[in-house]
Amino acid sequence: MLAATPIGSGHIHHTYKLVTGQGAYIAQQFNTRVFQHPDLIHHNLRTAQRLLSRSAPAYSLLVPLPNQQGEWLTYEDATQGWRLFPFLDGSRTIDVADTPHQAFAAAQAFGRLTKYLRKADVAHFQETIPRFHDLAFRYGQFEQAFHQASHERVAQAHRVVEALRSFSFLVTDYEQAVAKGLPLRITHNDTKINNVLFDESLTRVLAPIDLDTLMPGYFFYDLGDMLRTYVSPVGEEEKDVTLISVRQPFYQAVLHGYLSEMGDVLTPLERSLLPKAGLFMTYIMALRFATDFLQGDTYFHTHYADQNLVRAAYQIALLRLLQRQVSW
Ligand code: GN1
Ligand code: MG
Repeated sequence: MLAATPIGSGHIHHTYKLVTGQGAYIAQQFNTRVFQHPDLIHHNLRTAQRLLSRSAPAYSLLVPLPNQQGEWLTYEDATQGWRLFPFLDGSRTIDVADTPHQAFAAAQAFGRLTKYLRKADVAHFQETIPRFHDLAFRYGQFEQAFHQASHERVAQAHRVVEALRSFSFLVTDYEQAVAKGLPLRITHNDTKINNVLFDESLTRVLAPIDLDTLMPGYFFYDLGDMLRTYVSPVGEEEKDVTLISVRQPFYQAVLHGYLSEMGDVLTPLERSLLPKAGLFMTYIMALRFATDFLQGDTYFHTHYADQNLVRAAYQIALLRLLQRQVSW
């Protein structure tokens, strides 16, 4: 007897919970259009596992179960692949942080992962998606998409495009920070609250999941993505932007949770960028959603016509709120 139920709210892979006579698993239909070189993911995870076995022997990464050939991905045909993960008993995920404690615990878990990997030679890791969180690159993609988009999409996106251009000073800030010698670390790069497994009581983090983008990055890729996704009481699919707000206790909880692990690791330059972390990542997601809309919705899964534009508008509204806070 086998029961498969779709779970999760990912935009890239399709995820199911499988209940079999032998126990429960997570099965995932892998998106090879987005991750064109799955071997790089496996290389990074194995490299991380080797390092962790020395720096934190009790720590284990939640990697796929090997198939009969010992591989982590099983191809159905040239483009369709599946992988299987163990299902951790009693584990639960959430899409919105309900308490500052949850935000703290998740931020601590992601901070810990980077801390345990801080001795890594980042050159031993590969970028599984090139220039994934490079703000200058993403801004360039956005402008290019604008110039190549259909008249109809350009007209629809008019206000979002204007707003995005008005924040392009963040690209300069980003480039200046990088030029000053920001260290590359091993970052998770997708630190949304639904990418940690909580225990049944939703208070303790069991493990970070979704390790496809565990790769070299700047610290604010993780910290900023947490601020972006944990501070608002409504999730990133919300259409009514008036419901978005920056819950201060959650903002502080993310910061303190992350710094409880990374506080002694960050350099003075990194510390000086703490207030910018949320801005950079909220901006990059606004750019990415708008770019996908302009390109005809080919990257993020969508369920209705202008969903990527709605998503971009949400990020812009949040960006404005975060910006107001920084300039106080
Ligand atoms: C995508 O599939 P999911 O939801 O884990 C995206 C992230 C975005 C996120 C926005 C590989 O992640 O970068 O932050 O959507 N992943 C990829 O919700 O592009
Ligand atoms: Mg993901």
